[in-house]
Amino acid sequence: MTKQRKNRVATWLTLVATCLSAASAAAETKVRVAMVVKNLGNGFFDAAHQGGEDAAKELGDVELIYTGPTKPTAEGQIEIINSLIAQKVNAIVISANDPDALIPVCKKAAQRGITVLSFDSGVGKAGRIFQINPSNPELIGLKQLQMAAKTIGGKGEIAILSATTQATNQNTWIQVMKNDLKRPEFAGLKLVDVVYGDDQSDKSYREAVGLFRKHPDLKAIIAPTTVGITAAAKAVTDEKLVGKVFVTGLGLPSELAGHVRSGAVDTFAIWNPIDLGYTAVYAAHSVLAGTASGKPGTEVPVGRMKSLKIDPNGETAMSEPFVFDKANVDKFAKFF
Ligand code: RAM
Repeated sequence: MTKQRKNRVATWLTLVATCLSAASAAAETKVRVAMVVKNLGNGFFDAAHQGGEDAAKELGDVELIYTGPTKPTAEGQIEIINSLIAQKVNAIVISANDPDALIPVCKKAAQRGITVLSFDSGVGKAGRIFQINPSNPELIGLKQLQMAAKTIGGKGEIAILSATTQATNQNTWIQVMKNDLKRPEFAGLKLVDVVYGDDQSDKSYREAVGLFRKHPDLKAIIAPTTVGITAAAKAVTDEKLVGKVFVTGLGLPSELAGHVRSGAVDTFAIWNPIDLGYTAVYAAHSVLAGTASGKPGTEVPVGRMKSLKIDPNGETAMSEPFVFDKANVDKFAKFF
């Protein structure tokens, strides 16, 4: 090898070594944020995951770990959090399957120095720094009753097909709906049943069919879950009940566009799950970076979503739920 060539090779080797050590230094300085969802295989959380990855990419120093049990149970999430504690992650953002059962393990994580926030479905106050609600729970409950009332002309039997019996978010919304049913504007609506499909498509489908059999005069099913609403809409179609029973609630445009076209669904609502996942990861980073404390009365910077105001209860709410119908569903179906 000529001297010149030898020098060139040496320069290359130095360059490669520098790049490798820079990469490993970057990996070392990254904070590890775990997003623990209710269950895997749910399109809503897939979209939240996408938002979380967007935040990680934008922030540059976040390694996102996306995880959750296969079935939406508190036990499954407890096991996962114990393993995340052992892995010494820096932060956990969780959508909880139970407000109370998760508190002890979340407290344990906090005692080990892990930042714990909840989003979507909250952990009880003692188990997290703050809870990020996608929207105000009162608005979410009310909107669903308004949609049902509008579609069936304000009169008739309605039933709720929910997710799991312990889900913080669905139970809060159901309570709001039950209270709001006392309003004069909903005097014509009669809530005849509340059933649970456990955010599993097959169980939700069976529960919907059970409602048709048990309540032959049923006019609407409100499903405050993206899994439940899709399964109920399919059940209405399969049972040839389009035009007789309407399905509404909270769903993803990508999963419901066909059911809106078929008439099984007239209107439904949701917020942007990508923005929600982005916000949860960004907020965890702000607490880790020390740019936010997350204490009641303070604000938490969340990048493109601006900032979150933490209320006296340690909660915050993002935007209003957005209503979809045949005029706009296709436009949004490509996003989430
Ligand atoms: C399901 C989950 C989630 C809820 C949405 C509306 O995907 O239960 O927690 O926010 O529906």
